[in-house]
Amino acid sequence: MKKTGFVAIIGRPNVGKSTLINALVGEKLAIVSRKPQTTRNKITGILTSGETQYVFMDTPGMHMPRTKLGDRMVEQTVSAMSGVDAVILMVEPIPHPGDIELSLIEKIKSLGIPAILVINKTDKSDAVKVGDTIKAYAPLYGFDAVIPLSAAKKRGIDALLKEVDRYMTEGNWFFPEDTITDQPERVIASEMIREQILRCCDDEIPHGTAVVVEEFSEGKSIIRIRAQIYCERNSHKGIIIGKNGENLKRIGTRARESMEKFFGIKVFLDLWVKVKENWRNNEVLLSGFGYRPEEDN
Ligand SMILES: Nc1nc2c(ncn2[C@@H]2O[C@H](COP(=O)(O)OP(=O)(O)OP(=O)(O)O)[C@@H](O)[C@H]2O)c(=O)[nH]1
Ligand SMILES: [Mg+2]
Repeated sequence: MKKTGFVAIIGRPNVGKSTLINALVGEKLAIVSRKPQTTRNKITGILTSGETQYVFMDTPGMHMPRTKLGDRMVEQTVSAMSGVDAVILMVEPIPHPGDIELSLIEKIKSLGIPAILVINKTDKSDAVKVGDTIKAYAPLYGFDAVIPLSAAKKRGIDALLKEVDRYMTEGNWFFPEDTITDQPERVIASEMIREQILRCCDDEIPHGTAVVVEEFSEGKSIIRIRAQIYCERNSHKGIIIGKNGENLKRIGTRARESMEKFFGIKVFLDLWVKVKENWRNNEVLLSGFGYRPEEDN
């Protein structure tokens, strides 16, 4: 008997949602960085195990948006919550629920969806803090389960899967058995470039950066990818490129290595940098860069 179900992972920026979806699916399909607001779109991660197909959704971290890009990110999270069988609310081992957590819990209540509370990053915490966090959250909602885990160390993942199992119901799978994500290859490639920009550039630069893959041509033994990096200022362009082009070279080399690992084939990567002032508040550019308004998706 085939079973399936949809589960969204929600929480504030930087709690480890993308790290968790990667651990659940067993493949790196969502980019991860130390900087908040790394994820900008909903990302589906699919785990098919035995008769069950679990469909997880990684979401942008919930925050108070200050740009139209931020508005679209938050829309993605809210819409993910409306279409699923259950949510995983992820928090850090901090025994004081913040405004973001409280508003997410309000949303969960208004939708009336079942929820599991996941307390992540237990590897850098202790039992007392984790216990206090559980005590602080337990009265706020009737969570079906509370699971402390470490997404980065892949500890507690099986316990979470066991709990998620209860939301899987009889029905045909939505994806072929070997599918792990709904992201097109071009998007995966552009995200891998953005991941390296997040790692190789500081301050506001990564937040003001978008990547568009303009050419993705698959040959017998190599994929040729040409991508455009858009940033907001000339000075940012200079920093992304770096002295003698060294930073851009580093970004390109590391992104190419990730792509070769993921696609299992050699990659030729050609990167260009362009300035588009204030693109984060320009509806047309946002859509062109892959951040479409929710009603179009
Ligand atoms: N110590 C520790 N760090 C973790 C753990 N899980 C994730 N991290 C780190 O936390 C940071 C943020 O992780 P992400 O997975 O990108 O977080 P996110 O919730 O997807 O963030 P946004 O996409 O910005 O909303 C990264 O530096 C991760 O390596 C964990 O279990 N333990
Ligand atoms: Mg993320």
